[in-house]
Amino acid sequence: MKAYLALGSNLANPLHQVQSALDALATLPQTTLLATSPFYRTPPYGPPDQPDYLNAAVLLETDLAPEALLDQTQRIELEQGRVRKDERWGPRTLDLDIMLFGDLTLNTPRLTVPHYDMHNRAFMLVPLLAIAPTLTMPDGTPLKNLVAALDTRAIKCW
Ligand code: 5RW
Ligand code: CA
Ligand code: CA
Repeated sequence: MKAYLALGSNLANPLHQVQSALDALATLPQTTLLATSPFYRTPPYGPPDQPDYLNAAVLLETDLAPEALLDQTQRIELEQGRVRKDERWGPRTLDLDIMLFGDLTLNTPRLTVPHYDMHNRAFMLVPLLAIAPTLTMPDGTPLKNLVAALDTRAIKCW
């Protein structure tokens, strides 16, 4: 199955964090890293008093089940020093989100696919569009239509 992941970091040298995450994703079992987007500098959404983010997207081909892939992405986050803080949506060394898993729609206690808010998040959709310009969402909406509806002016090259 093809899976698209969002990567985000705004602590502890985001460029280093994302490059380490790409190395880890490239060595996952039963998985091939097929494409990596450019790296973008994006202003923080949610709490404003935090550094800008580095955001990117990747395409994986994987034989892992969705929750097995989630186990792997959560392990990588923890290995790269992710610490749960009290503040909701605070800064983090590394955030890996499964945006899409084939055309699957999934709602379990651990995992919602497609990502529940990706259609509103330019910092997710702009990197995704860079590696999947003709992608159609599971509900049939062209990705490019979603991006066209968002304000992308604050998204810069890293
Ligand atoms: C909270 C996202 C509120 C959108 C969140 C909201 C981010 C980020 C978060 C990221 C940028 C979740 N993750 N901002 N804010 N990039 N730029 O990866 F409206 S926290
Ligand atoms: Ca996230
Ligand atoms: Ca996350």
